[in-house]
Amino acid sequence: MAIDDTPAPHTRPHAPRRAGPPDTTTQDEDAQTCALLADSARLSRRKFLNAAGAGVAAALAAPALAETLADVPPRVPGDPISLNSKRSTHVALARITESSPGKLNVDPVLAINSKTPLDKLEGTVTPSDLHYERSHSGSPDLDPARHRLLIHGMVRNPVVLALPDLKAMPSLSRLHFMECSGNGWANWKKADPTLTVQETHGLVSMHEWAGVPLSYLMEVAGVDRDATWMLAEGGDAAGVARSIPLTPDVLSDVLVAYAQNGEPLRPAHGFPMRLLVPGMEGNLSIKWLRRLKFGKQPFMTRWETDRYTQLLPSGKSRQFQLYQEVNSVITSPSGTMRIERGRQRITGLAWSGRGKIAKVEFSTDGGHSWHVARINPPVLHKAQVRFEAAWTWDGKPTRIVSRATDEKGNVQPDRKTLLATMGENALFHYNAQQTWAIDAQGGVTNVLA
Ligand SMILES: Nc1nc2c(c(=O)[nH]1)N[C@H]1C(S)=C(S)[C@@H](COP(=O)(O)O)O[C@H]1N2
Ligand SMILES: [Mo]
Repeated sequence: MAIDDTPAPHTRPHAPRRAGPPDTTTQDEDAQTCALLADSARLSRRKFLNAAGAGVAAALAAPALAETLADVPPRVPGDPISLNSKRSTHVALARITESSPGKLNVDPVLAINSKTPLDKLEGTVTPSDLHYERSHSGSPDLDPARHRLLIHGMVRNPVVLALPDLKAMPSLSRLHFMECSGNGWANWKKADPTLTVQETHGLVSMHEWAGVPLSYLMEVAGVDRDATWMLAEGGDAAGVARSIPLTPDVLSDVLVAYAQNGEPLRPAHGFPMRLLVPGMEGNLSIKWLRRLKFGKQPFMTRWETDRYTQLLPSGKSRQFQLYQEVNSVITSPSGTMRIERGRQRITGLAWSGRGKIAKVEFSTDGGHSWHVARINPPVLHKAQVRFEAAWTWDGKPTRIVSRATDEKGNVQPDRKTLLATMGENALFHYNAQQTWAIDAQGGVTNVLA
């Protein structure tokens, strides 16, 4: 019998030989090893079940463990080595287009954004090709040899920098989430029960960003100590331009990034350089960055006097609502999924533009009782965390919901609390707790709490 040298599931990589006198019989070596593997599988199963407790054991009894290699598929010959590895043909991952809040799956020509498939991802880092995209006038593919960044305004030494200039400077790499202030906007007024979590919450992603700290560039240009605001402008046709206050938070966290997840930025995400303003609305993270201008007051571009303002219940508009507040969402089970009675892994993502996540709670009875979910480390500044919890569904209709708290003590509001201050006419910064209803058939739908 041929035997693989890779450990079978539930076995230790190097199963120790059974104690006893040295084996002098003619027993077949392979058969003996198989027996040891099976033995160790049984052992680890028993150990696991003991540790897990009786409730979990009952739920786990169904899947049979492989007893011999005859129970697992044979080894398979491979394709040649490749220059770019592709996803498995068994895995389908794509963004979904949107043309206005909740109007999804539109012709890309009409789309204003495309959303990350949060329901199909694990861990916290978003693959670059699945990073949500929000571009106001298409995605130019700029020539890095010609691209320049101008730094001017209240500075002693105005400078024009090319990509190699940036790359010669000290760099930093950091994991941060990025979120469009429009994330969640489909749920301000009503909850479309057909939406998936990709469709309700897919305007947030997380990446490792690398580039030059803004504070270093400010030194190079000799920014005036009296400067309190910075204008950042993009090199796309829309020329998105935003004023950013030079708060301690901004001075310590902002990067001019040229890489994402280890590779140069992709064109859709600002190649060859973009601003990264961690924790604040995605709109400030100007792509295709061509200009930073320092001044004493906000520059009042149309992007902040008109587009990114919030209509309040009083009829007045709020400007410069910049932070992405504490938020979380259960990504599985989530909208349009179907669950079976029995053990479930509830999992999701939590993040806060104010700092680290301190706690994630979940409820499986529509918010009447709450339990603390386990957070997978590491827990980083202005970064998403993955949380999870075990839950046994008894087959009765119910509602599941999560609630995050950040290190500053900010608690993700329920919908009523959010609407009490913001009304229903706001468009941006919807961070209310997300409720998923589960019906008697196990169908999961987007609902308002
Ligand atoms: N120059 C420029 N920068 C831009 C935009 C744009 O259209 N042009 N879109 C902004 C918005 S609204 C968001 S949410 C983020 C999205 O970045 P991404 O497409 O890499 O996810 O970029 C911001 N920076
Ligand atoms: Mo955005």
